[in-house]
Amino acid sequence: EGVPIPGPPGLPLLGNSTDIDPENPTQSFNTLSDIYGPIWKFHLGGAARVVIGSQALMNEVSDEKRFTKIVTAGLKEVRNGVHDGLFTAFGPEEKNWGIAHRILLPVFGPLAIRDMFDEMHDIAIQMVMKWARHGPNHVIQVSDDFTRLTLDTLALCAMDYRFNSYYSENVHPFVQAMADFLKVSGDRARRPGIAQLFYRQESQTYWENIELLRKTSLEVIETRRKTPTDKNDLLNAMMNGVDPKTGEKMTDDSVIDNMITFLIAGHETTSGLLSFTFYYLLKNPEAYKKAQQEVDDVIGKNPITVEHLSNIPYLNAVLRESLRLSPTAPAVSLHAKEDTTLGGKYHITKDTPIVALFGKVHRDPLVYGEDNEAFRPERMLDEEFNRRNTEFPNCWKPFGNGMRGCIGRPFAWQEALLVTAMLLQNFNFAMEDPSYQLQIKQTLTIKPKDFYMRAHLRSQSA
Ligand code: MNH
Repeated sequence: EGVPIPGPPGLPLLGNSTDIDPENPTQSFNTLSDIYGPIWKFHLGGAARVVIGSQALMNEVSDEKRFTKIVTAGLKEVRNGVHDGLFTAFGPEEKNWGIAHRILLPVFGPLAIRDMFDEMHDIAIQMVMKWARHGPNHVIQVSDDFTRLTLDTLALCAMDYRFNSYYSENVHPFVQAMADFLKVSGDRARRPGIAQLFYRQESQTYWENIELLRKTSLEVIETRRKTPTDKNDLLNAMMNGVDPKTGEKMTDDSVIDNMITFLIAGHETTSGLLSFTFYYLLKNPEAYKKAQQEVDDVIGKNPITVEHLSNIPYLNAVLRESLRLSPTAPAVSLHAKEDTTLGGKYHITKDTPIVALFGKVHRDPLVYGEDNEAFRPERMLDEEFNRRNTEFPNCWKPFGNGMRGCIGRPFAWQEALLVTAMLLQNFNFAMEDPSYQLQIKQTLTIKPKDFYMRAHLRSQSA
């Protein structure tokens, strides 16, 4: 029934595994979308998957009555460490997801996030001081330093814990364990189950890393129990919050699952957003000038306050445009709750995974026009942004959809705005290699690969 969905012809047994680069699946998906259009399918391990990349189809699958999130192979491996934490839970059918969701939603609301401004500011200053101290001859490893920033910020806000990544040459053991855990989770997901038998040493280290992450998190909880504070932080909210629906609190295990989840879900995504933002600003000098001018006009040389962040609309638009072109969580996976028809004519069975490819949705020419490839923050200023989202619902989805959408969005936004403003206020930046061409490094998220810059302190250059 229905019209066949196009797609690359596959090989017997191998399916389309040769069409998709395991190191950079998003890049392969983009290329195949250019060939086969806004809906196409491929086969891996015998099973069909459908990729969509237009606003109309994104809008259709955003209907939570018809479609719901799938925990993909990669996320299933991450579940080994964080179980039914918010990001890796199968859904509301898992009780802990509902309890954590209802307790944490208000705590991640924009008002509550304002209380975390001082902590975010503290870490951001550490990065500024490092760059100032190193001077303009120092080549900044952009993604690495932004990842230190986002990790230190999350640990301070969610665990009341300091990694001190800017004060130490060595990576903190917790951070190393988490990085290795995530890397191996990805590797395991790409391997057939039976092959796992040949990776005994890797497996052992994998489970040891999980043990270390959980033990450290438990110590954080125990420390807080011994020395309580009345701080309005995420840790207190998780430990003391009561679910209005069931009257239950989160268990210690659920607190641990979600503490680690925030670090996992929040660090690379936000670090990638900052990295791409500086890439796009440096590639687009007009936008860069406007952004810096806005900071000078609104903030000047004053210390940045949380109020300033509501008054920098151009920077806000810069971040939105950066996530449009380079959504750092590049796709989400869904499936239909019942067999259904997509786009009015394509038959889809209920267990077929659907990959919603944000990079393509965000370039839909029917929505974003002929300059869909251009970095043009003006199109993301509130008025045009809201008008477009009304006319073309779900045309910008970098934070996912509905109840399984990103709970950390206001957190990420406040942090990214603060850091972008603070950096433009204090430095003039230059690309280390002006002829740098954007390349993508993919893990769970995407980042600009080998992107380096230099920072000149403005008070010295002025
Ligand atoms: Mn976040 C879910 C993108 C920052 C915590 N996040 C999602 C999803 C996307 C996403 C997309 C949906 C995933 C899916 O459908 O499988 N998140 C982002 C981006 C940024 C980001 C682009 C930064 C920019 N996220 C953060 C931060 C935190 C966080 C910061 C924590 C402090 N995100 C989550 C959690 C979920 C999630 C938790 C899962 C929510 C749920 O399903 O209940």
